[in-house]
Amino acid sequence: MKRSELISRILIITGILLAVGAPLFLWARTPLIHARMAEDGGWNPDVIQAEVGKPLHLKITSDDVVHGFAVGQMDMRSVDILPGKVTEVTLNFDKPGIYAFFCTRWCGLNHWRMRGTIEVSGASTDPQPASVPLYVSLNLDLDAPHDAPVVPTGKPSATSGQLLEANLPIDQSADYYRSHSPYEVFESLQNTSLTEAQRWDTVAYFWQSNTTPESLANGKQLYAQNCAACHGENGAGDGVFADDLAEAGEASMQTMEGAMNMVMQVPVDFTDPRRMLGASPALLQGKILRGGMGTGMPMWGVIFTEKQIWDLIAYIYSFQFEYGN
Ligand code: HEC
Ligand SMILES: [Cu+2]
Repeated sequence: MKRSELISRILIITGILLAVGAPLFLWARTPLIHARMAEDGGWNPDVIQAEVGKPLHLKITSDDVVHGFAVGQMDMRSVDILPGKVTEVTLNFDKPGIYAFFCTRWCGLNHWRMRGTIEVSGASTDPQPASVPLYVSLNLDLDAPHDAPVVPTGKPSATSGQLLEANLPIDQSADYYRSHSPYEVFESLQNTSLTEAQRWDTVAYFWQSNTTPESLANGKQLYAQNCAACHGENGAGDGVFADDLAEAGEASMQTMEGAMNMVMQVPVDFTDPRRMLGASPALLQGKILRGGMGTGMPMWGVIFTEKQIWDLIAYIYSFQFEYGN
């Protein structure tokens, strides 16, 4: 065998070894992730490193009940994590940053505390810059009371409002809608010939015309999955977990960081007109993105995309208004 031939053989064999070995090496580097109910420790590990442009392979198992796995702000289908079984997930990131991964199954009272982070380093390959949330650019105080001083006697009807709306002085831009509460729009109609009930109907129509059936349907689904357990299927603040929230605060969360400083509150009743008609979409956006500071309201900013949050907000208002078809 000639020397050059020998070298090329060695190169080929090395190539094969690398081709087989590299994935094995990557595989071995990813530890098995264990999922447990939040009070028993949640995800372990709960911080994972990744790089832009390099697929991240994860292997996940559950040590107790069925959990789910999804990563926030990503278009991915959640996967179930079954006890004693290993589920494999491959993720790709196009932007550096801190991503949240979370449980998608209502595994227990503190289900929504089952969160971890993926720290992604590298340069962005996504051309879209991150946008500033509206509540920040409007400089809203999320903790200021926002009750509407006047509320309608019944549920305002968008269908009736549509008939009145034709020549009314309402700014039709999405920004106007997002930065004003239903009450403020009601107030702005003060100098028209409309009765109070008609003004509220007009507001209902204005709210409906700022959403779409698709957005409402999407919001409804997200709500059922993520919010109903506390805020109630019909928005009345009476979800199955609502009663247990206070108890959970005392009993099961004591082992968790910061739990001692928590003041648990009752979930907000989205059917209460005083509260909801006094809140602008931007204000609700802020509350949802940020979560209640030290209360039972989780922080959703790391989970949902901007569009998903507007869909949720559109759906939350639908508890206040009678929408037509
Ligand atoms: C674990 C229980 C729980 C879950 C789950 C939950 N919330 Fe809440 N939420 C609360 C509590 C408690 C409050 C009231 C305390 C506060 O504002 O911090 C609240 C307050 C709010 C408010 C503030 C309303 C206002 O006028 O001040 C909004 C908006 C809201 N939740 C939306 C949502 C949405 C949307 C989801 C689902 C994506 C959700 N919540 C899931 C418990 C929960
Ligand atoms: Cu879980």
